[in-house]
Amino acid sequence: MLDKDDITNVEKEYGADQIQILEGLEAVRKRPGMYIGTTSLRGLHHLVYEIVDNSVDEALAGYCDTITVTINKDNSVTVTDNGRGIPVGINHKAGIPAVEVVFTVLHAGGKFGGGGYKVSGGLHGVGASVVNALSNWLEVRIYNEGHVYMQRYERGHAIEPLKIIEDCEKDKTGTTVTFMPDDTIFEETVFDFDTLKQRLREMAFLTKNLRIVLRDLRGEEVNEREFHYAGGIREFVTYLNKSKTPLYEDVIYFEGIRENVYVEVAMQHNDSYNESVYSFVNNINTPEGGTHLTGYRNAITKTFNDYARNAKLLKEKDQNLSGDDIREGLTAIISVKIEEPQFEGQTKQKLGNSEARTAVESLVSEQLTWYLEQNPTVAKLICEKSILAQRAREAARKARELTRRKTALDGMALPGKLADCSEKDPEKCEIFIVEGDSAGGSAKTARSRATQAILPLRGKILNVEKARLDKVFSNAEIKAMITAFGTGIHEDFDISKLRYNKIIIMTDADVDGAHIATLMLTFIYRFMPDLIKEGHVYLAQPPLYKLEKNKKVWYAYSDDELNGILAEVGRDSNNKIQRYKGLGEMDADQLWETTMDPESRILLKVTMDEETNSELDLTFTTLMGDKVEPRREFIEENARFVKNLDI
Ligand code: TTJ
Repeated sequence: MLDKDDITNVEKEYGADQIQILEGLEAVRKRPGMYIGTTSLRGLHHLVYEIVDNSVDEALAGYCDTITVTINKDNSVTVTDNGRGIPVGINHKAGIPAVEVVFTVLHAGGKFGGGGYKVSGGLHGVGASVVNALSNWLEVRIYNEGHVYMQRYERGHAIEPLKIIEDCEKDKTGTTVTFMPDDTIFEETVFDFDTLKQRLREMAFLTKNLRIVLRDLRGEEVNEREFHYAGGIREFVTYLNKSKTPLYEDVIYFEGIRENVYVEVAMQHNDSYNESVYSFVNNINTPEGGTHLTGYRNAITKTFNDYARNAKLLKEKDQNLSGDDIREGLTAIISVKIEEPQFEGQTKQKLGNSEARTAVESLVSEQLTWYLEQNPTVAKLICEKSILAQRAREAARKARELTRRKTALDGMALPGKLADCSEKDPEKCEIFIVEGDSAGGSAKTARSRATQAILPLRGKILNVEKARLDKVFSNAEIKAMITAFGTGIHEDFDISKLRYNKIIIMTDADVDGAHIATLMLTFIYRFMPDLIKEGHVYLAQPPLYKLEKNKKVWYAYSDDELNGILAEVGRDSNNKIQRYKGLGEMDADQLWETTMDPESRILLKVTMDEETNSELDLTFTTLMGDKVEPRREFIEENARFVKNLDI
């Protein structure tokens, strides 16, 4: 194979050697999926990452500090770096300039990495020649020793020898590549700014001090974003914890090389109960983890237990903290750079190298032990949070076993406040979850006893996003809902045991009511999401106004509707308009007529887009978390899920 010793600056020759080379790239055009995974939009963007990876390598080697990615007006993309420039000298074995080898020989890209860590390759590790093969045209310019070298390729073929096209400042060095993706290969060839922005930001986080500029020239105005993080993954952790409350100020950070593996770890706990740990290998995300993640987990579990024992935070009789306990509320980035990553598993996304495990484990154990000794206040905060997590987990387990046993032994121990219906066929039954005891009273009087059950709940129900499981299970309101529905929760969930075909949330038509409805939906979504998926969950629609004229009555469910009715019947002083502030202001008959009568009521079905499942997950957390700002954004953006909640 080629290496950089083969590259010299002898006169450029343009020989016949390349015939075979060109055949190599034909394979890429025949089966693009084999090299870039897919020819969808995702594959299209992958082309950019493949090129950028080369510049990132140069940055990692210490010779480049700025990379610019430009989406040009014609939708071609230009990547520029200020590194040393791809070598232009003739490669002896190939008989052509090294740069031409880089762009026309399959798998040749990385061999010019110039020492350090060969990290490029993106998802598939195939490099610049594949991008070239899949482009209508590609041009490379190299700035070196006062000259600008240029070569142009079309569909992977060099159409001319590498040549000097002009002169430049003596000390300017770098590489510029512009390519136009082949529209006969890609399903779509229009680049998406936000997709590139996301990945380039991640790359900047993962390579501290590297400046990455993304520029879009297609619109009327230039759209530009710059990413530059002196703190690298430390700032990544700060970014991820942005909408949370950190448990302590420091982002704990470790770095080092073990067994030829470069290891970087940044971590900080927040006061939530969720773990957000992301791992990377050679700047590529490994959602399925692997040996590097295992090494990290082993290290923190052992180190925190040792520390807690030594500091007597854990007493002799106490059980060891579990990994889950320690990772409660933990945000962390584990990034390793490794020369020959081996990927395993069904999707080949799980790191398999055993030296990555031992490297991360020993480095983190060593440096974390030292850190905890130096920072006893932080150490104590983490240990105390973990010990609380341990207790809560234990309590939750007991509470859960108790509810399981209960439902198993005495069948239906229905909640006392439930006014059940007499019909036994769940298909025909519905349950109203009603905000407040007084509205609950009216609803009990108003209902159709045979098929409608009423469960009044008191005040604001527990926010399950902000409470540990033990608290959730001991909450009376939540226990009442679980037993009334009959399905059980989480892994015990069994939809065939559902006691009502419709679960109808009925709250006041005001801000508080909307908030309470959201809390109930959050609970259902987190504990029995299938109820939503299967379309069993509804929101009742109580009216906002009652209008009376000449012994006739109208109800309006919005201001628009009210104005519409007024326009029709006349806005004179014989109009009597009543503004309902809450369900409690309606008598039983009105409640029945306007909100509960299946013949005349309006119900909103709560739906969930299966495809955006995970996104929904996130929006729910945002909505129910502590910080006000992200919540407002959520509400503004997602009126779609909870259709009528304009909080
Ligand atoms: C290799 O070792 C000798 C000095 O130059 C090293 C090198 O190749 N550096 C380099 C390659 N910097 N930037 C690139 C590069 C940039 C782009 C945009 C595309 C490609 C394929 C390589």
